[in-house]
Amino acid sequence: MPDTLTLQNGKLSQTRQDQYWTDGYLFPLPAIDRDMALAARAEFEQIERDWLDADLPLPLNAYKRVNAHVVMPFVAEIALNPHVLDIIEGIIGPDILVYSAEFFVKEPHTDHVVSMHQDLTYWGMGAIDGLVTAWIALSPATPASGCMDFVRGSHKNPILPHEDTYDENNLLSRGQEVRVDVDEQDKIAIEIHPGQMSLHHGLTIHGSGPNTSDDRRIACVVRYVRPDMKQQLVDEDFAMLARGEDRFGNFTHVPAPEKNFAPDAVALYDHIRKIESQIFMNGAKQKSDMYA
Ligand SMILES: O=C(O)CCC(=O)C(=O)O
Repeated sequence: MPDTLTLQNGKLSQTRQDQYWTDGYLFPLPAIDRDMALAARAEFEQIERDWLDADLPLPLNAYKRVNAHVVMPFVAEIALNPHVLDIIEGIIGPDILVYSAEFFVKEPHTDHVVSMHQDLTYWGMGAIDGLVTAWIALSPATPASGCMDFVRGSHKNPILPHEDTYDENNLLSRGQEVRVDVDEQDKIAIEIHPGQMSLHHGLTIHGSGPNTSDDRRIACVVRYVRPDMKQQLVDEDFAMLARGEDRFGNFTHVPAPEKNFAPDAVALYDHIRKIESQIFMNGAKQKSDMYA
């Protein structure tokens, strides 16, 4: 298991920051305590049991796969964790918004994969530096369980052409795949363990293979943006203020929820989803719903 990178007073040293900007990623970093990660997994799995057949307006999977921080307090707590934010500050500065928080789950011995892609292709914000993803492991992410693979330095590309494959084993909404042949030897396996996280740039080419292990591979994935980033495809987009100030007003701020699936939070979720579907499904060949 790779050793966790050391921090300077809980923050990224200049060397670590430079490494992020050179490689387009950084790992393994300490995000939350291992016990906290295991407790978060337990809470997630309790929610899966308690809410699967509840009378929610959308299938539970929709709330897990995007904007989970709007309806589940424990997800907002992870996204707003001060130790995580101390690290994020080293990448995007002291003013930080949470753009999204979501779960990527691969069940044991399943063929689910994530095709190689660049996140910013479908997010309507252009090829920006002011967005970073924290992928926080709640269970072991290893080559056997289908951890992510990154292509070093690929964030220096512009947004490259992608193709929608709609492959049923692909965890991405459109099965989007970058139209570049990525050599197996160029893939860096991002092995991380409960409580650790990796960071990646929105243009870093990445994906992941199937879970051949006996355990679920569960990650809580948080996307942080600088407030001066701006949605270009629709008039309104949403984010949660995590730290510092928003002097730009480019995002409508959403509150952290107080209890699981409170009716007002569920209504807000639905409002955001309708608008963000227009962003994420922009230019899609097939009409498909966003993670329903
Ligand atoms: O969890 C995975 O395997 C892929 C996640 C991903 O594509 C992302 O966090 O941007």
